Amino acid sequence: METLRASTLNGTTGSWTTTPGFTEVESGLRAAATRVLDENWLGSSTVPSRGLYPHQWSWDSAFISFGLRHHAPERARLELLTLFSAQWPDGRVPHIVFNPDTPDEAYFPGPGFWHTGATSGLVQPPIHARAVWEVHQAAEDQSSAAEFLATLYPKLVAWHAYLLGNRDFGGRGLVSIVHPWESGMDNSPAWDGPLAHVRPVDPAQFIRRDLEHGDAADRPSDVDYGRYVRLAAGYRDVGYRDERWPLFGDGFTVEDPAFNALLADAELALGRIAGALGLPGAAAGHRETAARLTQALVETLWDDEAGFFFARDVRTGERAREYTCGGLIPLVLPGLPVAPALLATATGPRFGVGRVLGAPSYDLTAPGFDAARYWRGPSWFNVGWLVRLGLLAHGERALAERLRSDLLEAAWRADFAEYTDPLTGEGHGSRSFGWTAALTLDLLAESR
Ligand code: 9WN
Repeated sequence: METLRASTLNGTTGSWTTTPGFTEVESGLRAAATRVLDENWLGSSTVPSRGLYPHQWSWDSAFISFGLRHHAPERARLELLTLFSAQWPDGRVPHIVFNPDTPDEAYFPGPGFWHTGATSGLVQPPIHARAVWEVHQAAEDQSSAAEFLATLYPKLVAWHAYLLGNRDFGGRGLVSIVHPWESGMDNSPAWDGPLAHVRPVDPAQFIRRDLEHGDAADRPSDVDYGRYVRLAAGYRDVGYRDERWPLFGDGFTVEDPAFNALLADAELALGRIAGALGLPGAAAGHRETAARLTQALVETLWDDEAGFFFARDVRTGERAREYTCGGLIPLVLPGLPVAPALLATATGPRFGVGRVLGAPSYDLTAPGFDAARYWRGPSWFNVGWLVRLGLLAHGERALAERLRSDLLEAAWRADFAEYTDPLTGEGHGSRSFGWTAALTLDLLAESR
């Protein structure tokens, strides 16, 4: 194990993956990551973690499938098929699919809260089309891979149509999220402004199961949790009907750069899928949608002076001027006209990409930066993995390699933690976390 620690964590030279001894331990890291995925496997999907998150989560499953495709491609396909089997008739892909064998009280808000049967009624960022395309590419058995693609293509089209058709509350061609959980970056400081008017539910009225598994100092505050509950109950009580969502009342309606960039990226993936299915007209349509979303992102959420994408509160029209990792995610788009300025912010003092571990979730220079608190400072592996894709999309190969190496080292040192301190590498949240293990496998596969 000690050989793995041969590199200098925050050094500016050297790379963990080129350190002598790395190749001997690489197979150990792969075996450990594989074991996490096997232990978290429920039979047709994977839990993010056995304790804190004992069900199937939407964007977790997509990230997990990127790793599973190297280890068990048929399981990667099943993971995504299982998620899409819970798709709603209106096209939405629910953010949680509840495992019927897990007791209701294992997670709050559990199945009893949502009044929907087996799922939540919220959504999460749409990275599924990229996952479907890449899982398909990895398949050895071409006939099952083709069937997989043909089965999921119309479901992905319906999913994106739901978002583009029902969620453009701002009328600017961007999708709005109606709850911080929909961003996947729940406790981000970018939501503080848009959440401020939401009256928290009294904590005595619900039991926070998350605190049974995690350190309260690492998790959202009771006040914020009370707001999450208020919003989820509000959306439930309007029957999850977007046209009834109280835009200017108690609601939360926000255009998130990460969510919209991932949708544009997913439209590019849908274009590749349509092309592979022999649908050139549809493929061109998806590429046009991606270009429109990219343009809308830049027109509405880009701040030229700041060199950054900020989320916009649709209720007030104000941008939340908080430098959070969501603003880095548009880097994944190859056609992003502002990429040079965004790269400068990513590698500058606020995020330190290439000099700290991973991609911090919040501005390192902000007074509210907290290296341990949920989405208010720590580095998440999925975000680092996406930022690495963004670096590659814009020709930053050396920096991308540095990030890859740092992510692998952090995953190993922190036992596949849910998130890590970007300055010390200390792990926080759950251990043996699904997407950390899966994305480790994916990054390792790139070194072969
Ligand atoms: C609420 C499962 C999910 C991730 C999110 C992460 C966290 C849930 C929670 O865990 O959110 O959906 O209970 O805090 O923020 O990104 O998908 O891993």
